[in-house]
Amino acid sequence: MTEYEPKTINYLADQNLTYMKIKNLGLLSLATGLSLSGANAAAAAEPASDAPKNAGPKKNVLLLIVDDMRPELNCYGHADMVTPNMDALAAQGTLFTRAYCNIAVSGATRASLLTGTRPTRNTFQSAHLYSQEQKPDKIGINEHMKANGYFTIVSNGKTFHYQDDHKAGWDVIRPRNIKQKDYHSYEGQEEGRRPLPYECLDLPESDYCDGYIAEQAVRDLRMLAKQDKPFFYGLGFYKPHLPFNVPKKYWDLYDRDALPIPDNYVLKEGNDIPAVALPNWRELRNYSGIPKKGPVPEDMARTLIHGYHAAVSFTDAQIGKVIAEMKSLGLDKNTFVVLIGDHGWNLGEHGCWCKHSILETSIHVPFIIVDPDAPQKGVRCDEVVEFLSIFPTICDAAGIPKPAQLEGESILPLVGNPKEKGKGWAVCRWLNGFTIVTNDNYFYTEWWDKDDNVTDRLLFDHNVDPEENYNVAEKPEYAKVVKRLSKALRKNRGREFDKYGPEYNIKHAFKPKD
Ligand SMILES: [Ca+2]
Repeated sequence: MTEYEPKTINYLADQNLTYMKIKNLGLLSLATGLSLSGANAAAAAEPASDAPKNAGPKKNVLLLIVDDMRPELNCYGHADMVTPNMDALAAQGTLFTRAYCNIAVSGATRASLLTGTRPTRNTFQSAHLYSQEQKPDKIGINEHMKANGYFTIVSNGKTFHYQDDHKAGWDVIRPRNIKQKDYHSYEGQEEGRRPLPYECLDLPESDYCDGYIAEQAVRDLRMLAKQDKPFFYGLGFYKPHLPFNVPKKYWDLYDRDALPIPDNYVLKEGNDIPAVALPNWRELRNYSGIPKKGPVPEDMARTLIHGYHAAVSFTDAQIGKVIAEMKSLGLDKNTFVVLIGDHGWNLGEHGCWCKHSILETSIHVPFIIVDPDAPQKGVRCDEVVEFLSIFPTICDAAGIPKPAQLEGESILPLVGNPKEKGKGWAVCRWLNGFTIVTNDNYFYTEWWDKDDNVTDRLLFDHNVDPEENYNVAEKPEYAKVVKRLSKALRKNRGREFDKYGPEYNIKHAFKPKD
C-alpha cells in the first residue's frame, strides 16, 4: 500500500485532508492505484439494484469545473491564448461573455452553485467548508440528479471542495491519485515556505494530477457509455490554480517577454478605490520567491503571467482528451456540457494576485454551455448571468423538476438563442462587500457592518472604465445610479440572507458518521 507523502502535498493541506477523510470513510482503497479496480469498479459496473432505471431520452450532463480559471481564453477574445479545445466547445455551443460567480473562493462558489443557493450573511464564504454542514436543509445537485434517475459520478478532481460533501449523491467517487505529485523539483524552495509558485520541467502530462484526471475521465466515459441510465458527471481540474506546475511544452507555447503586464499594475492617481476592495493575495505570498510585503517585482510578475497562461493551455489539453473521447463514444450527441472556471483570478491588475475580492478580475468567469439540441451553435450571449443559474438550467435540460430551494433561474432559453434576454444582473460578494453587476455596465459594491450600515461604497462605470481604475460612487453625476443600484443590491441579496446564524459557519467540522 502506498502511504501518502507529506512533502508532495504540504502546500495543499486541504486536498490532503479530503483524501484522508475519504480514506477513513472506507469508500476508497489506496491500493487501487491507477486502475478502476476494487470497490470503485464494482460500484461503477453494478449500480445499486434498487436505483431507478431510466434509459429514456434524458440527456447526460457533464459539469466541467476548472479551478481558478478566468475568462482569459482565445474564444473570449484573447488572441494570444492557446485554448483550441475550449474554443471548439464554444463553437459548438453558447459562450456567455458576461458570466459572474457569486463569490470568488473555491469552497463557497462551489457550495453555492451546486446547491443553487446564495452565500448568506454567515454561510458559504470561505474555501474550506462543507456545504451540507453550513446549509443542512439543502441538497446538492448530485443528490437531485441521482433522485431523478441519473447515475452520478464525481471525478478524482474537485467539484464540491471536499469530495465527500453531499456524498450520498455520488454513486462513485474517484480518489485523488497521490502518485501525481504537483512538484517534481524543489529547486529554489526557501526554508519554512512553500516551493516556488511554478514548475517548468519536460515531463509527461500524466505525471501531473490533471493529466491523470483526464486519463481517469476517459475510462469513466467508457464505463458511463455502457450504463443503462443517463449520467451526471462532475469533473474538476485543479489547474490553473497555483502552483503553475505544468509540462514545459505548455510554457513553450508563449513568448514570455511578449506577455503584457497590466496597464494598472500600479494604481492610477486619483483612483479613490477603498483599500477593502483590493485582495491581499496572502495565498501567493506563502510561496518561495514572492516578497512577504510589497509588490511582486516585474520579472517575477511576468513569470507568473507566463505560468498562468501555460497552466490554462495544459488544462485545455486535458479537456480536449475528455471531449474527444465523448465524441468517439457518440456521447456528444446526447450530453449537455457546462464548462466553467469556479471564479476569476487577478493577474497583476490593481497590483493584485489571486482571487478573494469583488473586482471584475475576481468575479468574471468563463461559462460555456453546449446543448446538442440548441437551435443555433457558436452563439455569444452578452447578457449578465450568474452561477446560480447552473442548477436550474441543468434541471431544464435534463427534463426534471427544479427543487424549491433554487434561488436562480434557468438560462436554457438563452442557449442557442442570441436574441433572448435574461434578467440582466448578478449579485456577488466577498466578506462584507456586496456587488451588483448590471447589463448596463455598472459594477456597484457596498460594504455593510453587522447592522447593514454602509461603511464603504464603490462604483465602476464599465462604459468608460472597463479596467476599473476609478471609483465614481461619490461623483454627483452618478448619484441616481448609486441610489438605484443600492436598492437593487439589497433586494436581490438572497431571500435567506439571515436564515443561517453564525453557528452554521463551520470550518472543517464535518465528521463522517459512517
Ligand atoms: Ca478556485
